[in-house]
Amino acid sequence: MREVSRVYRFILYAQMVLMGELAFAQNPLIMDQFTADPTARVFGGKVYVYPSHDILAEEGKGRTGWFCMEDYHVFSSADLIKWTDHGVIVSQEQVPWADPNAYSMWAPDCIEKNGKYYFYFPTRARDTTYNGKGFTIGVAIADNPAGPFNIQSTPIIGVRGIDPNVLIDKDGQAYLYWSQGSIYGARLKENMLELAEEPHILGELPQKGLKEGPFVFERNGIYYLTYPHVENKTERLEYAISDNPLGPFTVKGVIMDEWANGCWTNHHSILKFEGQWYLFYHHNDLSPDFDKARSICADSLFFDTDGSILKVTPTFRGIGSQKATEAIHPDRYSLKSDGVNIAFNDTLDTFKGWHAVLGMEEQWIQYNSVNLRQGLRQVIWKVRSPLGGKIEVRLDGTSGSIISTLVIPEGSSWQELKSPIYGYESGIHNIAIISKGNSVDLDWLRFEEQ
Ligand code: FUB
Repeated sequence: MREVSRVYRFILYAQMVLMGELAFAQNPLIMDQFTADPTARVFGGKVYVYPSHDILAEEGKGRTGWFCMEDYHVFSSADLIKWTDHGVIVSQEQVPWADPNAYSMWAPDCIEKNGKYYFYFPTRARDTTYNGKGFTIGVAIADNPAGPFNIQSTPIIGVRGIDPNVLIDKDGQAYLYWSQGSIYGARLKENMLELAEEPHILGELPQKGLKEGPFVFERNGIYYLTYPHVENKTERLEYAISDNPLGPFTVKGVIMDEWANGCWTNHHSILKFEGQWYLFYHHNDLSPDFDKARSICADSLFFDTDGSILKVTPTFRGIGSQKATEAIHPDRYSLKSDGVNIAFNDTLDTFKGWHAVLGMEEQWIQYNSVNLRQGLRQVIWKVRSPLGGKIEVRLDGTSGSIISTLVIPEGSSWQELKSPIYGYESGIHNIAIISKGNSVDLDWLRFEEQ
């Protein structure tokens, strides 16, 4: 017994060492790999995000120019700012019925029932044994939201399609939703592994245009069926409502518009955490030239008094209030003046992020919700200015009080510089950075006590 617990402790320790902690408060949420199709859930007071994991196809692995996914990671956060990567939870090679050449581990979901975590994932089956040809949906079960997950030996019988989503209603009945051109739904048996009835097509949705990625939740007795839909050329996020988990649904409107840059997909989930609703979605921020290498993002979501969802405008700033003592990346701004540009730090390695270019005097950038506690004495900057520049920090808008000014010596290399902080009131502030001279490139800044 003692031996078993020692082994168990060793496994836990090894998992902790392998887990990466990624401090990044802004969008995209994950900066060291591509992530897509985020399903966010609250388990044990933390947010867990189960995304798909885009990789780039290569010789013998996937199809060039198409989605390529071989496994799933899960990420968690207690504050919506620091995300911990718990590593791979399920991979294609572990799924006995999966086609080993598919690389099609598309959008997943995870839900808790009676202390067990059920992870639902689509992939292509290796043959027609279970549900015919093409995509079907498998399940893996764990005692903890981050695994280890035990993959079931067969997919769910009777399901053909992608993008599983599960709702457990207030009476404990579970429903599985998925898509295959249209959106389908069916009750699940108590075991969460089998359909309890023939699938229904949720047919009151728009007839024209692909619909996929269903995400259903309940609020104040209203069931919201939210889904990406190609109304025009690419996907946008829409929703319909009903007083029943399987409809009939009434189409209500758009949650998020199509991507301006033509990124073909969007895929989302909606959750309430500590009193606030959030929309998790994806965009190809780290891969602007290839829209099948995507990155997950999150923004706040609000309801009108009649229960309708207010349209969400995607931001770079994202969610969560950020500690002033951790790197603030103004390229993930809340607001900016005309003319401020955002550029990759290294176009050959986009995971290195961006910097902001304040090209002219009086150009500015604003970054909201920074937590300035008492006792901060100086600002550390990573900046450069070929002709030498000057920037100032103001609190709560471009005409707020100046709390620090930095003079940047001329030079084309990045420099880490310091500027003293004058008096300020502690609390959450929106920080404005204003150029007072020649062109300045700004990578990050952080506040320090010393
Ligand atoms: O990530 C692959 C597919 O793209 C998803 O399953 C769809 O929802 C779309 O996001």
